[in-house]
Formats: sequence, structure tokens, C-alpha cells
Amino acid sequence: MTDTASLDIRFTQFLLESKALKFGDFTLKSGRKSPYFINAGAFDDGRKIATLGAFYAEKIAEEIKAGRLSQHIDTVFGPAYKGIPLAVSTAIALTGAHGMEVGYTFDRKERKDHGDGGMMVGTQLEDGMKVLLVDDVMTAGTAVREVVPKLRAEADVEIVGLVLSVDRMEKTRDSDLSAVKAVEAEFGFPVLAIANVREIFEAGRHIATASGEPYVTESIKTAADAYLERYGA
Ligand code: OMP
Repeated sequence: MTDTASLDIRFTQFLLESKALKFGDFTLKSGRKSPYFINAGAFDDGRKIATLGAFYAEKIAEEIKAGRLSQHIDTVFGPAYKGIPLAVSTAIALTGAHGMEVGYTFDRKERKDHGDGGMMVGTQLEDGMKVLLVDDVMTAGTAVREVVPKLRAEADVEIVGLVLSVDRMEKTRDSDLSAVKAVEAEFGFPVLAIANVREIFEAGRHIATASGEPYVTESIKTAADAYLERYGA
């Protein structure tokens, strides 16, 4: 694999090598039974979380260049708990590798009534601020629907977009629209993913394990195709 391979291919290799993409039987938050699962908890050391942040920052810089994301971002917001290392590592990479001065913010799960108080940690939200959301995976969009009202209750911020690791490209329960498209339509900001499941399964066919077998074998691909036939948008 070379550095010139496209972002989704390099990201798929990272997901597979970090064991963040698992194959088997998984019950999702939505109740759907899936033959694959993306576990952001696998990015559990300094090297992996720094690499993950660099991927988010690369995606954000690419989207800013393409005019799909605002050039100005005040803070990167990651919902607690899993979004915290994402927001911090993304902010570090945006400043370190792309020269963007940005804050990072995350929410508390419970209100703190002593010391500095408040619901947010990191850069405090103020009216008019441009906030970029980061999260791990989107299936049905439940997580983002919970977090947007929390931000809006804090201040009259402008959410400029949401960047994910992986778009699972699944239909919502009541339409043929993908959850990503439904969230974009509902909230009016772009939802962008470093890679989507179709790109990941395609790339994974050509990325080999140490024993020379592709990570995505014929039977894994068949199971994934059947799942996407039923739930894919
Ligand atoms: P929604 O909130 O319904 O979009 O589902 C996404 C969330 O489900 C993620 O933030 C995870 O908490 C979890 N999840 C994964 O982490 N990886 C997956 O591959 C699938 C899910 C899931 O349960 O749908």
C-alpha cells in the first residue's frame, strides 16, 4: 500500500490492521443483526489514536478544499464518551498537520455543580461559534439526534458538519433514504465519512493478512452483500 492510495483504501487498511473492523454476528443498537461491526474502542494506544486523528483531519482538510465544509471552525465537538478521543486527536492533527487553530469540546454525562460547573469540557460554546461534530459510526443516526439538542441548549452555535469514521449506509426504518441523508435533510448540515461500508468491503478484498489471505474473504463478502441487500440504502 502506498501513501498515494485513496483515503478510503488507506483507512480500510488501518481499520483492518487495528482490528477495529470485526466479522461475526453482532446485534446493533438498532436491533439489526449484522455480520460486521466497527469498534472504535480498538484505537486504544497513542499510535492508533494519533493515526485516527490524522485521518479525520485529512478528511476535513479535503472537504474544506472541495468547498463542502466551512473553512473556519472554532471547535471540534465529540460526544462523550467515545467521541472524546476523536475530538482531541482530530484537533491536534488539524493544528499540527494542517495549520488550523481549533478548539476541542466534549459534553459531561452529568451536570457538575461545583468548581467551573457547566455541561461542557474544553472550549466553551458561545453564540455564533462554528462547531464541527465528530463521531465514530452511523447506522440509524440515533447518536447524532441526541447530541444536537445538547449543543443547541448550550448556545446558539452553527453546526458546520459531522465527520464520521464509517457510514454504514443503512436505510432508516421508515424510508429508503440512508440514515446519513436523513440526518442531512433533518439538520441541514453535511454528514461526511472517511469511508463507507461498500468502499471498505471493496478495498478489503485486496488487502492481505500476514498469511496472504485477503481480510475480506469470499464468504465474508457474501454475508456483507446479503446484509446490505436487506438494510443497505
Ligand atoms: P446510530 O446511533 O444508530 O447511528 O448507531 C451508531 C452507534 O452504534 C455508534 O456510535 C456505536 O455506538 C454503535 N455501533 C458501532 O460502534 N459500530 C457498528 O458497526 C455499529 C453500531 C451500531 O450499533 O449500529
